[in-house]
Amino acid sequence: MEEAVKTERKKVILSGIQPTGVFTLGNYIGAIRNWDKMQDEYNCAYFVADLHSLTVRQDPAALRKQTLDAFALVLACGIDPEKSLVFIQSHVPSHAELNWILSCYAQFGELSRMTQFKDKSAKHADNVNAGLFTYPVLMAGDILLYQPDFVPVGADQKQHLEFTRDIVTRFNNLYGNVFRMPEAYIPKEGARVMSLQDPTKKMSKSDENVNAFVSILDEPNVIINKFKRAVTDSEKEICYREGKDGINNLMSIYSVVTGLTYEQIEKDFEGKGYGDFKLAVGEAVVEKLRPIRENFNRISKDKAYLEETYRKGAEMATGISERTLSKVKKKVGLLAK
Ligand code: ATP
Ligand code: LTN
Repeated sequence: MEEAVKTERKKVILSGIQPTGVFTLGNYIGAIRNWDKMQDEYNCAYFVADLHSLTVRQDPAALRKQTLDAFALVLACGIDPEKSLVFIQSHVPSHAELNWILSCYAQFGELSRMTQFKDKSAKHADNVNAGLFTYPVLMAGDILLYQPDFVPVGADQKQHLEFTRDIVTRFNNLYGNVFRMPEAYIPKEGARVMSLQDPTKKMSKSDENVNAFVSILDEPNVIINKFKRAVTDSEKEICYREGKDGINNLMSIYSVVTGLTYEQIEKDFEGKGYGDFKLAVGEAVVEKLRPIRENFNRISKDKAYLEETYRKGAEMATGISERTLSKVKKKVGLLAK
């Protein structure tokens, strides 16, 4: 019995994040917080999706810096390279290779329906490039190369996960059991942290209004001020209710960072004003992010450690992903060299 337990395959987790800026509280609460938690129980792989960020025009020098910073931030958030595989997407050529093959199994119609494509092409109307359109194909390849069971992401990525699952069904129907069917792991609480300036929009690290998001490296006074300025409503009561988007968002953030339920929060703030509540949320977030900021300040200075870590990661990820890639190549009829 013990032997059987030992040899059981550990479940595999994979996720990525784009180096489009310093991670926000939304990225942390919706995704990275769960990456950290999963490391002991699962075989985890996490990467910086630099190829994905090319879908929006980037300054080359800034992108290089942001990529290294994103890698350091992932480590600062508690991802331990001794436990998990951590790497940079463009260092592993299989991602771009599988992207091409899978793009021949993705339909124009289904890609046209992706809400992220519609949103981003409206936002960057002067640069609706082919990469923006096929973004979900690259993402499907990222995932399928590692045969994961779960993909921890925020709610905005659900549609891309559904697309990946459709590709799996299509591909496996044609060629047999090539890809494992992945499942999105979307947290019950905090899967969609909203903008502090427009609580009907998701918090995004590329928002032009810096008051709309809290970056995980913001100084304590900056965080407090952003929460003080958070858009709410003209009522007085701190309670979770439809139509109170701003307060609902603050309650959700507060609940995640303190572990308190909505009932407890409502009780604690009974008779108190929005000002008191905003300050309490800001202070709780400051405390939650403090160790991450300290870790980042230490890790980001050690360039040799970072280089060594991403090189090791790339080597391992290349080995793992090439196994899937060669199986795929064989299945679709490419001649082995
Ligand atoms: P960009 O603004 O450049 O589009 P982003 O802030 O949306 O970036 P991504 O790199 O696209 O960040 O996302 C990384 C992870 O964070 C994904 O799993 C995504 O679902 C999650 N995420 C992003 N924004 C939020 C949010 N506001 N609330 C919860 N999760 C989020
Ligand atoms: N599109 C994702 C980033 C990403 C990703 C992935 C997430 C790229 N490849 C593979 C999970 C699995 C985003 O968060 N915007």
